[in-house]
Amino acid sequence: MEMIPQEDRELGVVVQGFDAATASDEDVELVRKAVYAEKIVVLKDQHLSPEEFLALGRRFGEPETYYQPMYHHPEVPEIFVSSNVVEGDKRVGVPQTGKFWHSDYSFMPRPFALTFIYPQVVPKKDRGTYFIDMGKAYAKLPEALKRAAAGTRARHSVRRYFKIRPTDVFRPLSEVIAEMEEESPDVFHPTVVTHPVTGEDVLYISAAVVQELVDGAGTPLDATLLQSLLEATGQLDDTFTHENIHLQTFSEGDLLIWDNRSLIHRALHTTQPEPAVSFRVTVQDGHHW
Ligand code: 7UC
Ligand code: FE
Repeated sequence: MEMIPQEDRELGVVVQGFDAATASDEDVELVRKAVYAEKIVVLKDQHLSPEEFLALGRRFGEPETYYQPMYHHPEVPEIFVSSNVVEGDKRVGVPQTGKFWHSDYSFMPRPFALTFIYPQVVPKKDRGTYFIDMGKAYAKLPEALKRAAAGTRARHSVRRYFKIRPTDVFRPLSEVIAEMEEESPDVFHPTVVTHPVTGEDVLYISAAVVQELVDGAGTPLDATLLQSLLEATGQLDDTFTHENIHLQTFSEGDLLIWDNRSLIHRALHTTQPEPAVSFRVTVQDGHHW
């Protein structure tokens, strides 16, 4: 097994020669350390069945199944399927997922620690995922913004990106919304979290999910603070040229593992109708802030 920093990149390492079938506990430990230290690890040349992919995730933590069944892999429900492929009238998974700045499951009380993405059908054009390291982005903030964010909390909500399910057809929208609020009520997380493994301070907010910031007493703060923080971290740049934005591309056989506490991400979906399918496993690592 060999680890090589990604060329010309501030983030990530590439791992050659990791064989999930024969990897020792030491190998897994080295990869785990690299995920926390480098934020993204790309395992090259993986050939895993859905069951083997889940088994790999299990070596890093406790897999958590997505709360909505429409995303589940038909044989391995712990796998979340993002796919724009339709065969006849059958589809597996959900198209156009994550096309907005977010951290996986931040709208839940206990977001995932690590995300594993294993692309299955890789489009030729427009493939990849944008990332922002919110630990580094926090460190770079002007002191005045750091002071303003200190002690505040952020209200996270799935509302803006909750997807209408096939079973919702013909239902009144008010009922669907009431059900969404019942199943996944808004949650509060500290605006600045201390990463439980690395000890790094991370600005834990994303443009798609955070609705507002509140002070220590729970009183909503003026929206300009949230806007300034989103702006300063690069999340409002729709040209994706902000220095904080990293585009992670991938090739067939790549398996990406990332630190879902430190990074926010945003899928880059094909503009052309090219088939794209990706499998995802998410795990808890036994820590929480
Ligand atoms: O369809 C999607 O983009 C799913 C999104 C609302 N949640 C993914 C997650 O893990 O938080
Ligand atoms: Fe995501």
